[in-house]
Amino acid sequence: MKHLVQWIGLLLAFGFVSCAPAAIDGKKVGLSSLNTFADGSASTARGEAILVAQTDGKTKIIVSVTGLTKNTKHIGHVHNGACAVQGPVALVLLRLEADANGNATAETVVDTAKLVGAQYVQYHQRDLGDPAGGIGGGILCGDIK
Ligand SMILES: [Cu+2]
Repeated sequence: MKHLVQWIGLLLAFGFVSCAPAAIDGKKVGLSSLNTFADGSASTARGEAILVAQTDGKTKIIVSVTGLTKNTKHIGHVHNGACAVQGPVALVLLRLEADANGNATAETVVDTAKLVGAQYVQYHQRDLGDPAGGIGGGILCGDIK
């Protein structure tokens, strides 16, 4: 009986370790409009974030978005929590810079170990250092699940 318990423990431990990176690699996070743009109009932003495991304990987060206000910049984060129940910043993502058609992409490499628990990807109304002050509320959001 004691050996059976040890075996089950070993299997659980091995299973947990071997599944952790695979759970993140290749994950696709749908990004949907959230709240309003900085000018007060309804956000029309939407897109996708794809998580790709790297070889060195890092994960690349590849974000592609359409429907932004043309020629605007937006800082993004991975936050703890969910789009519906928002929490603090866990990771900073590189800014989205919308082109003249409102399209943008950004790739950020982060520590995979920081992608844990309930989290979501969010981009904000403005970029850091915007003259208007503050990054504003979220315009785009997607739960990582
Ligand atoms: Cu944020």
